[in-house]
Amino acid sequence: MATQPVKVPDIGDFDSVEIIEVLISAGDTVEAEQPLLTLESDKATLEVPAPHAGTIAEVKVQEGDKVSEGDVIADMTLADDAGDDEATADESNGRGAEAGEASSASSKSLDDAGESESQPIKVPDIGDFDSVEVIEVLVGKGDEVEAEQALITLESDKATLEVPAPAAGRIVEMSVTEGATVSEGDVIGRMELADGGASGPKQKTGDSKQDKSDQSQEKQTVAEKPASQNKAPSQSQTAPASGDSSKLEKVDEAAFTTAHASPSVRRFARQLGADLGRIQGSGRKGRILEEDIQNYVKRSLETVQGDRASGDRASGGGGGLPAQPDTDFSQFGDTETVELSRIRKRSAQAVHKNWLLIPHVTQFESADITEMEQFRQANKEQAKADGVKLTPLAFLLKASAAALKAFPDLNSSLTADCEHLVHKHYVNIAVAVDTPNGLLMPVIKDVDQKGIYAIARDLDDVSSRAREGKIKSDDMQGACFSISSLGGVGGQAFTPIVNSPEVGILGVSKHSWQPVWQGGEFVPRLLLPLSFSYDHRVIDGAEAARITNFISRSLGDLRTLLL
Ligand code: CAO
Repeated sequence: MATQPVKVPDIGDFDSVEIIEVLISAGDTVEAEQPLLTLESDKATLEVPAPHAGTIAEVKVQEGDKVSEGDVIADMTLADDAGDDEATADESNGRGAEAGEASSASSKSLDDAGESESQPIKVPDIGDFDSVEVIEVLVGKGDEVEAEQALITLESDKATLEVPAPAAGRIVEMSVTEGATVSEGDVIGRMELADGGASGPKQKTGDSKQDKSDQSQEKQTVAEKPASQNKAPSQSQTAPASGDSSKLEKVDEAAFTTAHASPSVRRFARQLGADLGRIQGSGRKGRILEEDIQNYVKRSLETVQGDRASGDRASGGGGGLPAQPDTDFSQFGDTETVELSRIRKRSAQAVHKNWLLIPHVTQFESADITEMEQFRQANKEQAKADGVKLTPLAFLLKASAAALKAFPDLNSSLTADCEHLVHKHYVNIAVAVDTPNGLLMPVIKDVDQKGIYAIARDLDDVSSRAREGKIKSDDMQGACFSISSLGGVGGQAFTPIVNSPEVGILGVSKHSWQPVWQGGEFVPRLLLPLSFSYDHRVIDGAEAARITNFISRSLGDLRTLLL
């Protein structure tokens, strides 16, 4: 049976896009629309689907190759019932070429317009996305930018995209802020082009939306899809940068897809065989940066070298943990699978990583808060009248701030090489807030400089906004320490997980009246259980006991907080 070439279809504004995964081999039988290749540009990850069902006769490309619309990527023999699709596929390739011409014509008209003093910067064709949130504005007024340099980062439910500079030049203004939503064609700022605009912007700004909808009825298109939908599990087995084949790291594609990283960072991770799902982001909102991948790979290398030195080639140091297998629970009864919210997915990844990376120890203590509670009750109504909700947590924040000042290592973070401590001279404390969508950790800033009322006000403000889904990324940044209070819910003690790069977290359980031996008799005292988890690489056990004693004493006698 005769073979037919499979060509790259219309891929919008993209040209010469790198193949990051070849998902088929000669002899494979494929379904129509099954992904054949994954392409990755600076802006997006795209999949090239099979134009019809059939058998792959020959694959003509390999990973790392660059392709454009119309390039032949494989030859395939059509399945018997796919003959009718043939004409459609060829037509679609033809129409795609026309679309390419329209695109360059559009670019030219903008090139001509490059004479003016400043140019609007518009959101280019971002595929099927509409009203996408701006999560980062990467440049500001006066910044000199290169062509293709990322200006803003957008994040939809499906992907993170960067909007690149259409040309080299200087930013005159950025008119969007984080949290805004934008669509194709929206103006995000203005820029002056370098060399008078000779290298004018190449983005389509005119009727691209219209062009696209005109062409979209029948043509074969590429879809922006999470890599998890790729049907080639063999591709996800990659070696760590060490090249040590005994340390093959199985990439968890689902976690890779949901990891918070830009396309270029994803590509970098693919190049190094790093599993994004295991890497903690140090960027805003936990976004994974290139340096996070470098640090991760460096640590993996050190683990491999350490294992070699100890002759222990079997232990993985975290990197070689087996993936949790999927179980078919329907064999035992009715089931329903629901997708986790984004917050839950993120916090699940974060706690898992922190649990694995940090050697945790939890120190338990109780604080006698009899007088503190008397003071709180005596002032609660007046506070309420002043618009302040006075709960024990405000006092705990104040006592923890004092501990962070008294014990500098508690207010520190390990450097990536684990050889230095960064001591912080500010005191920001995150508070775990239970919201309908999952756990959030808004941060109360400069707690050491605030009084109890101001802290209580801030706490009420951030926890209300967290529950209402109105918390901003800035409100979640820069914590030195965390408090997780389950006192309003119940329980006697628990072992909270440290939020890296912090080194400690204070868990608080429900207070209760207990008989305490004092002066030859038992007296009823109100005791508050404290569970302090810490990173044992930074804090020793004796220091941990001193820290919990300090917090307990501070709560037992609030006057010490004035010292
Ligand atoms: N013991 C007994 N009662 C306590 C208490 C304690 N340790 N801490 C708070 N309470 C009381 C409060 O005083 C309040 O009662 P009153 O109105 O009579 O004063 C009541 O419990 C409810 O308090 P609250 O929960 O509204 O306020 P809060 O300041 O204590 O806590 C917040 C705020 C945001 C931390 C809390 O609402 C919350 O979300 N907690 C859950 C945190 C969580 O999920 N942690 C686990 C994370 S790790 O998986």
